[in-house]
Amino acid sequence: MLQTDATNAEQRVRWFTHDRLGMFIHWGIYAAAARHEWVRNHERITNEAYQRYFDHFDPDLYDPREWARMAKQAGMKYAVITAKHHDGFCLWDTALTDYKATKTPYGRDLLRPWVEAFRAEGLKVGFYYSLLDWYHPEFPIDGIHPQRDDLAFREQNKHRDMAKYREYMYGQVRELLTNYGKIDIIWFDFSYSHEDWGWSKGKGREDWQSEKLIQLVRELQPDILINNRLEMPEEADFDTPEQIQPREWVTINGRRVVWEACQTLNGSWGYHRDNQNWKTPDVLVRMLIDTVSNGGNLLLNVGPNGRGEFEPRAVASLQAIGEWMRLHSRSIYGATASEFKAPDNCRLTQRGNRLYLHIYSWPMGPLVLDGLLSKVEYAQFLHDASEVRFTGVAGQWGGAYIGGDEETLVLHVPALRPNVL
Ligand code: FUL
Repeated sequence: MLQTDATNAEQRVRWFTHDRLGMFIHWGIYAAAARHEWVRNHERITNEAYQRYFDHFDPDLYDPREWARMAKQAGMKYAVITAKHHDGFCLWDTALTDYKATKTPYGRDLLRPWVEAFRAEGLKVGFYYSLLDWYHPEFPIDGIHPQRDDLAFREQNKHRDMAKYREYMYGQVRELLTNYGKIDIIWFDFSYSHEDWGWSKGKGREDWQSEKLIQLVRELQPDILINNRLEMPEEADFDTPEQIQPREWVTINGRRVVWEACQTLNGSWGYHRDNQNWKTPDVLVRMLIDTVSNGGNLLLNVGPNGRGEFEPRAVASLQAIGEWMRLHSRSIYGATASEFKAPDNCRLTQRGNRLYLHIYSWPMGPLVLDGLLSKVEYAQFLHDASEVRFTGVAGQWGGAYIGGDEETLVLHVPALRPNVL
């Protein structure tokens, strides 16, 4: 990367590393199946059998303005939606296939109103675009294709041509980045080296011709952020750990990079009616804190249902996050990892010279922070701005009980955790 490119890259991500929290939306005809967005793969459903979800897709309650309001209320500053997922179904009125929202019973473009609604609420907008396509006739059958065990299809594979698929894919990317105004993020998915799947390192980069693709994207949207799933880490604006919380700031070759953890509310990205693995609001808030305390962003997913609504459990999760953010967002927006070490069961985030201590498990007795006494001027709770008194170890507690040294700070937190999430 040239020096000027590095400067541009730094400027491009500035809003992103400030805003910290975004909404991911996985929506497509798999919402009608209501059992995970990979249902077509998991159950090896043929094109013909999968067609029923297309034929019955009619999200009559779809109101993206309501979605945007909920995202905003939750403190989210940007959103990324699946314009096309692996099943190949397109939310927008693409000229390149009939496998799109406008040809379903719903009959309208789902993407344009989404972009408009989210922008109107002041959120930045991004498109997820799957590089895989299990519907497109030129996309080769590989180890994760729904038709992978069908010998007839393997035979047909000989006639499938990645170059033709690529042309289609480039055409769609061009549409998405030309017809919807300024787009802030393009979230490509995916390139993983996995031998059982018929994939190996470098395959994605070659199949997608990643260099050219990135060039096209930058040409159409110079300020857009591109994620890291094109097998060209040096060109990516941010890394994307998936359903995992990195233990520390993500690095590549020892260099700290911009990163965004993506997480589900319940283990499934697409709407999953019978799923019971819902994370509690407390866990979700901790995930956000944990992420920022390691210098990252959190992209939290919602999978709307086949009528176009967020289900009540998702709404409740968003509301709880919003309530926490209303009182604590100062420790999230513009904040990052702290140079100081957090005590056990705590996380630290820092913004300029403000240090935010997040207590995951309420301490028995005073809370002790090493190396901070001469650095701290004043301490307060965020939620109600009430003072939290502190002393050194030589104060009333006595060094013998507390340990530490003359720089150790003892926070006199109340015995009971204040009643906030
Ligand atoms: C993965 C996909 O296969 C999942 O369905 C989901 O979209 C996730 C964010 O990325 O690679």
